[in-house]
Parts: sequence; C-alpha cells; structure tokens
Amino acid sequence: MERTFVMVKPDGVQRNLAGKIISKFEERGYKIVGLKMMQMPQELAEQHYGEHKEKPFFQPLIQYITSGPIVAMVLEGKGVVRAARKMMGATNPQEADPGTIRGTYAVEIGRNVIHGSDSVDSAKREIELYFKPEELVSYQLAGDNWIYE
Ligand code: IDP
Ligand code: MG
Repeated sequence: MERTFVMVKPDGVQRNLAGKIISKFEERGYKIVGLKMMQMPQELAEQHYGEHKEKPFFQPLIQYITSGPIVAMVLEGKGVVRAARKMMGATNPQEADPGTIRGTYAVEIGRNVIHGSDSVDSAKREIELYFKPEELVSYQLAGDNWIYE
C-alpha cells in the first residue's frame, strides 16, 4: 500500500483546523499510520524545503513553517500520494478549487494550511525526515473491506 506525508502547517493548527483536516482523509477512507504534533526545528525546515533554497520565498517560508506547532502525519491507502494532493488543491489557494482543503480554508500562498508530498519518492524522503520506523504502525481497519473491493 502506498504511503504519503501530510502536515497541517502552523496556520492550520492556530486556526483549530487540524481535526477537520485529519477528518477529511479519514472520512475518505485513508488510514492514519503515523501522527504527531511538533515544533519544527529550523534545521528540519531547511532540509524539508531544500529544493526551494534559491527561491525568493525561502526565508519567509522557513519563518512561517517554524512559527508554531505543526501536525505531521503519514497516510496509507491506494493512490494516496496523488489523491491527497488533489484533496489539498493548488499551492496558491486563489487557484484552488472550491471543496479542496486550500480552496476551503486558505486565501494566500504563504498561508496555505497544509503540505503533502508531491510524488512517491518525496513521500518516502519526507516520511523518513519526520518519523522513525517505530513511530509508524501497520494495522488493519475493521472497515477496510467496505473501502477496498
Ligand atoms: P506545494 O506545497 O503545493 O508542494 P511548493 O511549490 O513545493 O508547493 O512550495 C512549497 C511551499 O512554499 C508552498 O506550500 C507555500 O507555503 C510556499 N510557497 C510556494 N510558492 C510561494 C510564493 O510564491 N510565495 C510565498 N510562499 C510560497
Ligand atoms: Mg512541494
């Protein structure tokens, strides 16, 4: 089964949206296999967003993502990497479709409430950045037969 890394960013936590956001993935049928709240260390933030180091928004991004606690999670399920990205909507909430998480809860690109891995490879990298193997749990949900045929 595929796994992805999702994070409720500091604005999502401060606006009390963490529960609602987690619920959307649960309700769809994706399984939470890792979950924690943490204050993002500067070093982890810079590692996570390393690909954007040269961008003009890098410093504000690091400032934003380390500005308060985040909720990090690993979700598991069929096609979850792509599906979670689609559920989040476009990076710029102004472009995000209504009904997506960003299209529902966000207005500006620098306050877009959620992160999700953009490929299976980044998911693997990001899961390893945030979670030790023993922090992830493999289990069966009683309702799995009603989600998967
Ligand atoms: P993604 O989060 O949808 O994968 P990326 O392009 O990887 O989007 O950018 C990472 C994060 O950096 C975005 O979610 C957003 O918080 C921030 N960001 C991206 N582009 C801009 C920008 O032009 N201005 C301010 N912040 C930006
Ligand atoms: Mg990205």
